[in-house]
Amino acid sequence: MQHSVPDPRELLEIAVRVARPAAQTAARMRAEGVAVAATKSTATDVVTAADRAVERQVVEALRVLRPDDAVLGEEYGDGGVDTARVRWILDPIDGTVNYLYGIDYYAVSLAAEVDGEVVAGVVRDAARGDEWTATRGGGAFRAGRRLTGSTETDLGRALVATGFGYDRDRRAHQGRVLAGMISHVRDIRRTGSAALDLCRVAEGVMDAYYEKGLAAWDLAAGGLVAQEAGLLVSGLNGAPAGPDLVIAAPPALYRPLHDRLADLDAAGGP
Ligand code: LIP
Repeated sequence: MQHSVPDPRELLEIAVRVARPAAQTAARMRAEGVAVAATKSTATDVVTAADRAVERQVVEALRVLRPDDAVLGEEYGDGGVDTARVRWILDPIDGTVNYLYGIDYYAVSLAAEVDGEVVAGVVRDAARGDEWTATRGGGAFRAGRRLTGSTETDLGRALVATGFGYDRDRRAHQGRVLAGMISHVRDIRRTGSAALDLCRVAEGVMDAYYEKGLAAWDLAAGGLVAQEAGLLVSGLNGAPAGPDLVIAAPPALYRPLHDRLADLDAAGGP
């Protein structure tokens, strides 16, 4: 059992050091050509050889740098029960369908959790090299600029990002929620990467975000970036952000967005 744990800033430095070459691998393999290696929950929930290669690269790098830590990755899981105080949470390529189709909007998302709380995270846009970082209590940054989210106060003028799952019954429910939301906001954006959506909302490039069905690896790093940018990140009715629903919004938009999502049963359905 690990006893002392490093400062979040040290964990962030390791996360950045590991994520950057991993993002380069993803971009290189994309340029070489990408094909479906397997499917997971449904026929459209795909994994590529690059997803697997990038995750192996990150896991091997962390094993050298932090041999006593645990790692939870989207493709290979967490390797069983562990007692480590530090756990790394990895989405090797968030935006896999974009990646498969050659749409240059995908990211490596890597967060460090200490005793169950995410304390450091990096999201790296593997196509453009943009990078968002955050430490718990230390703020969120992109290119040295502190992020503070959107100043929009009217939901009717808000540009809201969301996404949809891979299961057709869930997508049908999410479509009904979308139909009830779209007339209450400026517009909707569906980019295909939750991690990048959360970072863009932290940056104020979009005003708010919601999505049902995120896994820990979709949410961990980008959720910390959004929180450290001053956004409220949660589920519905006091629940934490998680698979049932993630809402990320500046304080002025949070309540009207939350209440509209509650009215639409956005956390419900399959
Ligand atoms: C994706 C998320 C996205 C969601 C997609 C998918 P993946 O993660 O980032 O927000 O709408 O359905 O879950 O599968 O590319 O790692």
